[in-house]
Amino acid sequence: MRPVDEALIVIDIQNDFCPGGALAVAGGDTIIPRVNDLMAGFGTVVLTQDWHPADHSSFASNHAGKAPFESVAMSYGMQTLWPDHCVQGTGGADFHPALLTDPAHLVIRKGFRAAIDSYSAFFENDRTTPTGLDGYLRSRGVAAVTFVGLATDFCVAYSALDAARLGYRAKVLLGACRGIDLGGSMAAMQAEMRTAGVALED
Ligand code: VGL
Ligand code: ZN
Repeated sequence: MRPVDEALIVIDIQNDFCPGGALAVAGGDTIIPRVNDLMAGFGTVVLTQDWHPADHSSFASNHAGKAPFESVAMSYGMQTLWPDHCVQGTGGADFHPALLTDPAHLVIRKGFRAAIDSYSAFFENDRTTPTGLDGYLRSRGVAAVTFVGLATDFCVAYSALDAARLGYRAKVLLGACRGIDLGGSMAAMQAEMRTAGVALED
């Protein structure tokens, strides 16, 4: 019951990632009832919120001649370009109205620096600039983290891989996630998580 050393990390359940949103993930809203139910079973509940300025470098609209889902080389490696999404202060960046937010102990925003994207809840896409989540969890004695949310093959996977790398017991509940699946990314990221020791459950 509510083990204090176990955290539920709810990734990016925002309007833009749900049907009707700018970067809609198929069935993204269908996971919400289960996610809401899970919250009561964890001593620490964290929500993440993708939170981009309008001039964000991950938006195809900010790269002349580029279309969404193409890639560009950034200083930190290849970056997939997205439709404009989760722009700070817009309705698309709000949490989906069905998601419970009152039980959350922390809301962590990411991707707010124009020059760098941040898929992971722990580090920006250079894999070194921290969001502060690791310090928060460590100082609360959290040893195990369970991930749910959107999207399985991007923000959920990057977060779970970083958690394993940081030494947490990491688990992803795939049935409480939905993915984008760009060029086989669902299978690739699930294989990568399994190799890294992330527990994949339904
Ligand atoms: C995400 C692409 C761009 C995600 C966020 O939440 O998985 N994907 N920004
Ligand atoms: Zn984003």
